[in-house]
Amino acid sequence: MSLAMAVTAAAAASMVAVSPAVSPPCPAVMVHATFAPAAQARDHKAVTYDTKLVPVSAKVVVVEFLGKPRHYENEHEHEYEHGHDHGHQHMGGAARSTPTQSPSPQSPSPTQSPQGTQSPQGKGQGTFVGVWVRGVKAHHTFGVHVHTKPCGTMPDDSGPHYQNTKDPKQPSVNPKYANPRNEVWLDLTTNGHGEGYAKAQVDWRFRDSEARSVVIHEHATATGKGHAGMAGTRVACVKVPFKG
Ligand SMILES: [Cu+2]
Repeated sequence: MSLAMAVTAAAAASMVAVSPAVSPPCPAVMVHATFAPAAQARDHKAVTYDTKLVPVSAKVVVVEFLGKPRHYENEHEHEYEHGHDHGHQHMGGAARSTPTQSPSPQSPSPTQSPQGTQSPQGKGQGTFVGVWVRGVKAHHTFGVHVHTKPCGTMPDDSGPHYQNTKDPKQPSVNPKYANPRNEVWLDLTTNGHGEGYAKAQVDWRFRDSEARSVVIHEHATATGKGHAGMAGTRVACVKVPFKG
């Protein structure tokens, strides 16, 4: 894992810190891996089925946070600041508000924990998932989702999308079930260097051992009736033992 990826991952761990008085929660799950050929799926966390889009040298980080920390919506623009922030104020930087100072616009839910208990074992309802890739095809949009089974040597080994409310009709292409509120969608578009980032936040937790991978597809995820959730072939996969 390169330094840049390590910094990004560290930023992920710190970006949900809501107050200087509260230490950042540890991620429930963090996976970083280098994509290996699909034939080696048994021994590697990440595999590629299409080396033109996801070369064997490409890297990936997936992180999951449980609970419902505030300020999810702000973390991206601050991630690099937080990555090296040890509590001091930034000097000479752009004058913009920090996540620690702006109150959350979200209304608290009845089951939400009080501030300061946002550990992975906290009582907050939600789940946050972030994914970073590096060294993949530049200027390309990938459809990315959480799937139910671990990656294998074959693209379909990772099973269907994880759904909070399961569509009785599988494969699910009904937008009522195949949508980013009932599934975890992490579509991302890479920059000119083949780096990309996406995050998703849902109100629910994964059921135990039912969410096992992040699958990268060849194009953006469709949302229309009869196509919802489809994103083309599976080009790569990361084993992630999501917790709920
Ligand atoms: Cu998928």
